[in-house]
Amino acid sequence: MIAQASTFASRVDLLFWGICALSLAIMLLVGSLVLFFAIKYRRGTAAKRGPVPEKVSREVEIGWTAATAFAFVFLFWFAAVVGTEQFEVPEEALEIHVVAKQWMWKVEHPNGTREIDALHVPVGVPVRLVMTSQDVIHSFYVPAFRIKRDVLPGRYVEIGFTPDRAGTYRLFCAEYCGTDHSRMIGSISVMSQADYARWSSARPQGDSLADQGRLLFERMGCTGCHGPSAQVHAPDLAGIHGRMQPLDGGGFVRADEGYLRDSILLPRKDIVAGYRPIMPSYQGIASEDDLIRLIAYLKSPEASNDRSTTAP
Ligand code: HEC
Ligand SMILES: [Cu+2]
Repeated sequence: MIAQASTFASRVDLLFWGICALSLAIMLLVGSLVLFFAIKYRRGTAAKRGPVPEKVSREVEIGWTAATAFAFVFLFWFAAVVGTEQFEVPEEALEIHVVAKQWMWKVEHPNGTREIDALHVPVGVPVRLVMTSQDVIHSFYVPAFRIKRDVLPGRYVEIGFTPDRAGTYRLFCAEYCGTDHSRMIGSISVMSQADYARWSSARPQGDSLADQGRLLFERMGCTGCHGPSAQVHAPDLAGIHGRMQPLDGGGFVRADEGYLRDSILLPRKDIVAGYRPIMPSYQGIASEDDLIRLIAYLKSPEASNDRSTTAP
């Protein structure tokens, strides 16, 4: 048995064994009926071979059709509930970034702590992983949490879980990704809250992702257009995360992480209403690590403060 270490692991297992049990029950029922009738109606027996009365046969037909339909609709519903749970992550969850590449997992915590092929999380706290790949498709798979999600290049995918048992668990790449795919493994440490706090403070304290993002924002020239003293007509990015942005040509889009990412890499994709498409693309200039930092900065309250205090 694989350890159950997340809040929905037991439900996934219930679903799995439920499907097994139901399939087994139906197999036994059908199998034994086949056997029973094969013996009863074998050649030479005196069993009654006339037509079944219509009323009886109709009731039997309706009965078994309804019962199996109900059983499978119920299974479908239950599977849908369990299956979508890992994509419904509470807003206040601990957000951790994962960048996959051939053949390792790079992990970045909001406070700037980095790990490779390892992830430390506190027990009982909802975690949201925002993941992307630097090269090919990988898949983040932690059997003990019963979570698996393909990690695609060029976009962010999310997955959530709440670990509920301390311990060390295995992380696998579950999408064949080249020569060392089988070695693209890592360890997930679920720690008590106290141990986690100790672990966290024992790490060398660098700048937070948002602070590093602010430096990049200046160094990459974003301030030249988006800064308070810019001469260019460019949108104010303060508090942009989560806002509904009006687009050129009508319609709105929610400024989530994926939108911010595309705004930086593919600025022509969505043009903000009232602006001209003059923003250069940072494709090939901003690395995945840079993007994580820039977006962390745009999401931080600090980004809004910079603006409100120095606005012209
Ligand atoms: C040459 C000026 C210029 C530079 C440099 C520039 N931008 Fe922009 N940016 C714009 C303009 C103009 C728009 C609005 C038109 C559009 O959507 O492309 C924009 C739009 C955006 C948006 C979407 C804003 C919204 O309201 O939805 C984001 C996010 C953004 N830029 C981030 C950045 C980041 C991060 C950098 C630096 C890596 C940067 N920009 C560099 C001019 C610039
Ligand atoms: Cu891989």
